[in-house]
Amino acid sequence: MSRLSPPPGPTAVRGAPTDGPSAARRFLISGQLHHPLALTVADLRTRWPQRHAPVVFDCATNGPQHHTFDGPLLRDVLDVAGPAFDARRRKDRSRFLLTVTGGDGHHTVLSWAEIDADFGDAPILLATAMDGQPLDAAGCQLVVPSDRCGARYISAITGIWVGTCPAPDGP
Ligand SMILES: Nc1nc2c(c(=O)[nH]1)N[C@H]1C(S)=C(S)[C@@H](COP(=O)(O)O)O[C@H]1N2
Ligand SMILES: [Mo]
Repeated sequence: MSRLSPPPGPTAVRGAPTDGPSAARRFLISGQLHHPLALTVADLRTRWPQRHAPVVFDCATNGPQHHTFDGPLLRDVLDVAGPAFDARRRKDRSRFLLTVTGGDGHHTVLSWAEIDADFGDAPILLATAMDGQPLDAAGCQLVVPSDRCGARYISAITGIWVGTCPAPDGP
């Protein structure tokens, strides 16, 4: 039945089932962007400069965790996606938020200002390897070296959304 077949076109580039079981899984960078992206871990490794980050974070259930991660800066990847703000205006950039979602549904939020060089300038990574082991099969992982807690180290990332929230009502 044709209704069960995915439509041709944009879904193919987004890692839809039409890619077949051997195709590398893609995660999506979507939202208020000029160039939404569908990327594999191999794309992250080959298209952007890699950083190396030895980190320690505390897990509420497992205690301190020591790992090394390699991968591009989240900011460098998002610069290619092109958030729909006026890049010359700091106040405009400061309105933007990010959500990062893992394959199990665990998700977290960041503000654009955390990674913006004029604000927090945090070297947050999208890791392509952990402890020297490639993450191609598992999916990339968010690395937040300045966090004391591990909860935002989202693994097996399936999506990143970028955008603004409506302004809350005034008093
Ligand atoms: N997708 C996903 N990523 C996640 C989590 C999770 O439940 N799902 N847990 C977080 C927490 S609480 C910690 S401490 C770190 C490390 O957890 P792990 O050692 O169990 O991988 O991963 C984070 N990333
Ligand atoms: Mo944790």
